[in-house]
Amino acid sequence: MPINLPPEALAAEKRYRAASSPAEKISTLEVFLATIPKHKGTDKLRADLRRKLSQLKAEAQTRKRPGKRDITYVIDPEGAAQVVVIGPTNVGKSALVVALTNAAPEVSDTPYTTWKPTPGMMAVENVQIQLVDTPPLDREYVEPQLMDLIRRSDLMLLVTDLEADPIQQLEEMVALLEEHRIVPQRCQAQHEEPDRLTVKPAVLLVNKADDTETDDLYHICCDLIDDEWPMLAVSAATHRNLDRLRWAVYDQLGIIRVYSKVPGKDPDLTVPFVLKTGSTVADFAAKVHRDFYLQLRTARVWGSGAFEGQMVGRDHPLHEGDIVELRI
Ligand SMILES: Nc1nc2c(ncn2[C@@H]2O[C@H](COP(=O)(O)OP(=O)(O)OP(=O)(O)O)[C@@H](O)[C@H]2O)c(=O)[nH]1
Ligand SMILES: [Mg+2]
Repeated sequence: MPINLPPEALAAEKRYRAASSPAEKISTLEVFLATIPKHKGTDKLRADLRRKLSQLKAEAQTRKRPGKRDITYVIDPEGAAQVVVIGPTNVGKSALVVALTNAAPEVSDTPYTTWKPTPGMMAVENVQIQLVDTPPLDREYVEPQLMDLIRRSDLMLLVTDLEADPIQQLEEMVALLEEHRIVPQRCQAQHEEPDRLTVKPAVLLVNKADDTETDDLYHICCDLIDDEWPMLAVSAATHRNLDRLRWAVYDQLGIIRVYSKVPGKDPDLTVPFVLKTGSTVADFAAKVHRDFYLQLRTARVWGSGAFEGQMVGRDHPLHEGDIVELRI
């Protein structure tokens, strides 16, 4: 090891190397990490050891349930959609999840802080969307279950760091995902066997764009990225553009809000039914109640695709913000 470590770190390293059980390895590695002085010369060593620590913790979690599927990476979907927040270490994934949701994953300038996924709920007006903070995407240690979690999700937020090299980070991330047959919707056209791929909508985030002083740098990035990504400069620290981020997620999910109205009463505009864009009155009825779906004869619709209170049939397509009165 070319770095001169103080004696207590060398002793801690010895204990770590001698450790045999996974629990002992984790605890001795934590002590070893804490004894290494923090400066530029030890950055790489600390990053490598943090990565190892994350890996050991993830493995220990899997081992705890012998014979059963590891549930660390199984996050029950909640709300209108499940969105994974992914990217390399230290770009601010956890900080964004803290800023946007009710969850509180650890945020730290030490690389490889997050080692298990954490869900939280993000409100986009009256729609709740689940964001899932994830461990870093890292070529040197790819957790297959992280790839499965990404495949199951409805949308990916690809997070990069304006202070690092966002273009390289994006390219590496896309390459790694594609090696696991996950393709952002934008890049779909470049692939020959689309049926063997998981194609996901994605929004590209350039985080740490804390104020307008960073705008020039962000615009240079935009010029250098050839694809037309849905992308945003955001800041978890100053909350810059976080509202635009909420709506970018909403738009890319391809969902609409539809409200239910009981005959003779005002509609309840606080709780929408969330449907896929292109859904019909019949799809809406199925969401409200099975009996409505089976017995529906007609419906009245208020909104952009109909004149006020127009009588429509089951196949009438619905639009964002429509109000529907179902008749059986
Ligand atoms: N200036 C600035 N710093 C930020 C911002 N977001 C996060 N940071 C800092 O960047 C560092 C890393 O943040 P995290 O949220 O832990 O990063 P992460 O992507 O979750 O990292 P891993 O868990 O290792 O994958 C911390 O020191 C944060 O305070 C931001 O918008 N602006
Ligand atoms: Mg994190």
